[in-house]
This record gives sequence, structure tokens and C-alpha cells, in this order.
Amino acid sequence: VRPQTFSALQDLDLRGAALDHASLKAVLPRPELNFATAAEAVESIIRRVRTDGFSALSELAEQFDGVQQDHTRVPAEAMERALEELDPTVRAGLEESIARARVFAAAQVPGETRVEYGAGATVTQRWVPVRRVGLYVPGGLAVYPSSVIMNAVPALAAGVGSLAIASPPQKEFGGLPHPAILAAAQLLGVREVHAIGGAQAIAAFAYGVPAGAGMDPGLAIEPVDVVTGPGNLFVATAKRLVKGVVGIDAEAGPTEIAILADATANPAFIAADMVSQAEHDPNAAAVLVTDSPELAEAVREALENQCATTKHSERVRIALGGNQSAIILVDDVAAGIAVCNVYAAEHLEIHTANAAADAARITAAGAVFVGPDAPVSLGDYCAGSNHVLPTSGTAAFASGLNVNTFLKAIQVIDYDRSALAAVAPHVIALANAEDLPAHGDAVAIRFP
Ligand code: HSO
Ligand code: ZN
Repeated sequence: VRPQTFSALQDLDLRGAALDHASLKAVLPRPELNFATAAEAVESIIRRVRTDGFSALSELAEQFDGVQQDHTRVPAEAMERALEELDPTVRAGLEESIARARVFAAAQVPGETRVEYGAGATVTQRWVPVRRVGLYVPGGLAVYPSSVIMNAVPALAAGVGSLAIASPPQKEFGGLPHPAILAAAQLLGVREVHAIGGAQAIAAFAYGVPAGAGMDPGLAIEPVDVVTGPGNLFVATAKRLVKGVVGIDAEAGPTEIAILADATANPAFIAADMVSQAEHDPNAAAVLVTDSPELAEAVREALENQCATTKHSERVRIALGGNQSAIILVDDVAAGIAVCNVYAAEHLEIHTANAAADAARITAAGAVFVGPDAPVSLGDYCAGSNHVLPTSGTAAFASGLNVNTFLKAIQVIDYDRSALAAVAPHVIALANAEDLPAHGDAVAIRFP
């Protein structure tokens, strides 16, 4: 008897289809985040936090998290206790994750770029960390101490002097964020953690929370320069709304995994990796792109078996059965690469005969995982790479979290008199052409 196959996952047959960017973009599955639906509510939350500071935050904590708060900052003793009480195997895992992430982040720190245009004329680009950052760590369906690491490590490697974390207050932990999050922050030496969730956390970071007249100064939160971290639609909307007031990282919506595979791939590995990301969220996307109908069938069978036993099978089935997930059939691996480059997945695994060579032809993805032994969950925790990555196709133009997210480039122009003289006629000609003669005069005055 042929085993029952996983039927919920939709089929998309692109054999013989046009592979140009626009045609593929039109047919590839991708749910649109509807920012408009949250915008009004989020605008009102931001306004309240800006005008009423801590009292707005405590009202929102009561409304959304069901907790009473007389401050948002997690006390030092609670941070220390969380680390003391942390399971030692989890601690060892976090320490390994931190160690690997630190090495990669340190290696990313860019050097100065210096160019000399003849004697006495240099232009230099140097990198300076932002002063203060706010890192958001979601609560919700799962708790992510690993995300504390992924946000904080590149900021620390960049040399950011002041880091604050916000994470939703949890009723069952006395209104504090989950203890695993506190423990991870404590391990990293990040001592400023606030129990604030959702859009209000982003507002508090972007605009700061003033200590009003007669209020305890300990309730104040200093504004930050950059806000990073994943979150739900409300968090993502808030980040869009405060962008420009502060810098933000890429959009990190529901998790996505795309897998490019040929007939040489192991279907059980592929199914396991699809299930692993589907367990995050009923809205997670899992997309298999293959030129092998036999492999597609084998993956369906493996999914059926694995979905039966996996812990979060309900979530997984909804995610895999949703319109955002699919098995896409293509004519060959080259066509599969074209599909993947248009899809621009948050995570892309390559399970082909020439995985490294095929991976080198990928031009849009948050992160690429090469070969059968580099599953996304390795990167989620312990590869050394970052797991805060662009979703929803934003990998077409955005990058995962890295040291550069927390750095600014300053260009330094150092010309002496003779170097200026050498280029002066060109400056004056261009100034006159733009009808900005005072620009030219500012050069000419130095050569009376
Ligand atoms: N796959 C998620 C990150 C994560 N996984 C955290 C487990 N914990 C988004 O890249
Ligand atoms: Zn994950």
C-alpha cells in the first residue's frame, strides 16, 4: 500500500513557465502583511507613550499583558537570579552560541577606507558605532533567548556603548519578561532590560520615556539611535512609523524557509527542515523548489510522517497548508535558482549535487545554507551567523542583522592649499553651472 501523502501543501508547476523576474514575482506565493490594519492603533499607542510616558506604558501593560507595573526596568536581582536558576545545559548552549556569534561579528568590523588624490589630498571613510540601541525580543508563541544573542552580539562588536532590551511582561513570571531572556541578557552583560511589549516598546525606544515632574527618575528611558529585532505586525508597523526618528533593521515577519533540491537530496532532511521553521508560527512559509517530481513526492510522504509526531503539529499543518507554502516544480536546477532569486527567502537551503556552486549563484536571500548538513536550525542557534533576517521578500534589498546595522560611516575630507588649488577651477566651473556662484567664491577667496 502506498503511504498516504501530505496533501495540504499546494503544488505550483512552473515547468515550461517564463522565468523573468516579473512573471515569477506574479506567481510565487507570498502573503502581504497588511500594515494599514495596524497603523491606526499603533499610531495611537505611539502618541500615548510620547505624551504620557510611564503612565501610558503601565496602562498598556495592563491592557495587553494583564500585569500591574510600577516600573518597567527589570531589577538587577531578578537578572542575577534568572541566570543562577538557568538549566546548565541551556546555559552551555547559550554560551556556545555567544562564542560563535562573537567571532563572526568581530570579523565583520570594517576597516577605514583611505584614498590619496596626490600630495595633501585625502578622503577617509571611518566607521563609528551609534551611541545607544534598543533591542526588541518578542514574547508570543515561543520565547527566544537566542534572539537576545543575535541582537546584542553584533551591537557589542560594533562598539555600541549603551544597549537596552525590551520584551513583553509575562503574567506567569510576575510581570517580568521570560527568565530565559533575562538570563541571556545577563550572560551578555546587558543590564538594562525593560518589561515592555509590542508597539509601546518601539515607541519608548524611539522617543524615550521622560521622567515627568515629580516622578521617580528611575522610570525614565533614554531614547535610542537604532531599534532592532523581530516582532509581530504591531511591532513591525511601529518600526515603520518611527523609522527616520531612529534607524531600524530589516523587516522580520513570520519565518520563511525555501529549499532548492534536486534528485540527490534526502527527503527526510528536507521535510524536517520545513517542519522546523513551520513550528514557529501558523503564518510561517515553507517552500520547496525542485526539478524532481520523485523527490517532491518523497518529501510529501516524509512530511506526513513527521507532522504526525512533531510536538507543534497543529501549527505546522496550518503553516504548511497555507497559501504561503508550496512545492514548486521547475525544469532544472538553473530554473530553480531563478525562482529562488525572485522569491528572496529569509532562509534558503541548497540540497543539490553541486550545492556550493549553486549557492554562489544566489543573489537574494537573508541567509543561504549549503548542503545537506547545514539545516536552518543550526543557523538559528549555533552556526555563528545571525538569525534576525529579512523576510517577505525584503532580502531583495535588505540584509540580516550584522555589525554594520550598528555603525555609521563618516567621510573625512582633508585637503591642503595646494591640493585645493589643483581642483579649484573644476569646483568653480561646476558652481557656476549650478548658478551657485557663492560656492565658487568660497574656493576663489583662498587664492586672491
Ligand atoms: N528561525 C527564526 C529564529 C529562531 N529560531 C529563534 C529558533 N529560535 C527566524 O530566523
Ligand atoms: Zn527558527
